[in-house]
Amino acid sequence: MRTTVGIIGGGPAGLLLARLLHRAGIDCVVLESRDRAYVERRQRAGILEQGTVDVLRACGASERLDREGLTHHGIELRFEGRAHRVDLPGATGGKSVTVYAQTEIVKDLIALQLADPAGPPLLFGAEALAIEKPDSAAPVVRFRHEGREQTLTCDFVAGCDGFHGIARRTVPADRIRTFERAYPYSWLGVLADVPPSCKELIYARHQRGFALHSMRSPRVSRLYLQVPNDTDTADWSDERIWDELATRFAVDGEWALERGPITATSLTPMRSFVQEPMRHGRLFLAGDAAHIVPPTGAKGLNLAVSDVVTLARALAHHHQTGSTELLDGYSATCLRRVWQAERFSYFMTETLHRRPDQSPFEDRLQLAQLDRIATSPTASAELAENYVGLPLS
Ligand code: RFL
Ligand code: PHB
Repeated sequence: MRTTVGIIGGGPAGLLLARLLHRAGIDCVVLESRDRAYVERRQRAGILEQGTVDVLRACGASERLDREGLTHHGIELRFEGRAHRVDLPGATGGKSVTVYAQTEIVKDLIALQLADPAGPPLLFGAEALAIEKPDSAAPVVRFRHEGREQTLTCDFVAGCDGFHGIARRTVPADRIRTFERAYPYSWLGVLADVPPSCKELIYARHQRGFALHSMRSPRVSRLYLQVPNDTDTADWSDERIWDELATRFAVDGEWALERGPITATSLTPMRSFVQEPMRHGRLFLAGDAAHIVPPTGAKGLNLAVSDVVTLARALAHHHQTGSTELLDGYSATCLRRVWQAERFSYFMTETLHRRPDQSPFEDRLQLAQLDRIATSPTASAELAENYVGLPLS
């Protein structure tokens, strides 16, 4: 097989890149190692920045998002029994965020790609095994599909295969720098068939650890609890989960956490990671393949989107003019935004979670930080600006 852009990974980064390239008249092929049902079931992100919604709208992938997405104009911070609302549009010239699950975006993009007979091929069960000669003019992706090893010869390869993929590990060690931080806690996530007990997301800092109340729809809640890294989810009965959530969300005044049947649980370790540069020859890394943020800032999916927008623009510019200028600037352009998201995600994580060895001094600093956000319009605006997303450069 031969194509212009070989895309490894059919997550949000790979699928959106395929859509953007197809609309720019550039051939591509998407190789996804898992089957369609698995990819469409994977529970992940839920918060879309305004810029992400705009991109999906501009490429004709927002029909259901426009119908079912929930626009949120604020988030709530809870600490020491206090509740403080951060007003998003007020501090950002009118910007807000949208609650719409990553799995739904993935379903929408897959359906669009498969419905178009002229659309780029999307191969499920196609595992990339190696990228050969990434720094030559014609890199080759070796992959296994339907029990057979095959090759895809490309002009460019887009590594959109996530943190555990092969693309970032293809780059020789002496050509990269990696930056990493592991946190001494994880998130226990649950999906529950119960209407959310709040209109907007609640980020709670509690002496027993962080908790987050999010949602998927007016009838389905998504909640997270900070737990130790060695947690066995079998130790967490539904009752224990609801009791712990109720304790951590407790607030002065009238408020109750509604309980309901838990339909899924997950455990997510918290990590910050960046691999630089995001390009090696004709291999371009995008999304989680190049960087990971802890989910507290709701930035991972949004960064994957901004990477592929930048990459699609650079490939289209090359396709139209022959110039490599934008491709040459790809890594630096993305990394500027990536590091802002790393900084914000780290800040949100460290401000809201309790490390097992945290000192009383550090407890007081966290509370002072939260009090500052609650009382200073400048501090609140700084949070709001980052939460709704920095402009795409
Ligand atoms: P993905 O989604 O991991 O997709 C990579 C795809 O590549 C496939 N693959 C391969 N295919 C072929 N050959 C190989 N050798 C392959 N190896 C892997 C995989 O099967 C997969 O389909 O990466 P992508 O596209 O870069 O997307 C990134 C996002 O998934 C991720 O950043 C977000 O989910 C992070 N995240 C959040 N981001 C937000 O913006 N807002 C949020 O509210 C938010 N909440 C979250 C999150 C992530 C979480 N978890 C589970 C880590 C909440 C959680 C709990
Ligand atoms: C989610 O709804 O899954 C979600 C929302 C906000 C976050 C992380 C995850 O910061």
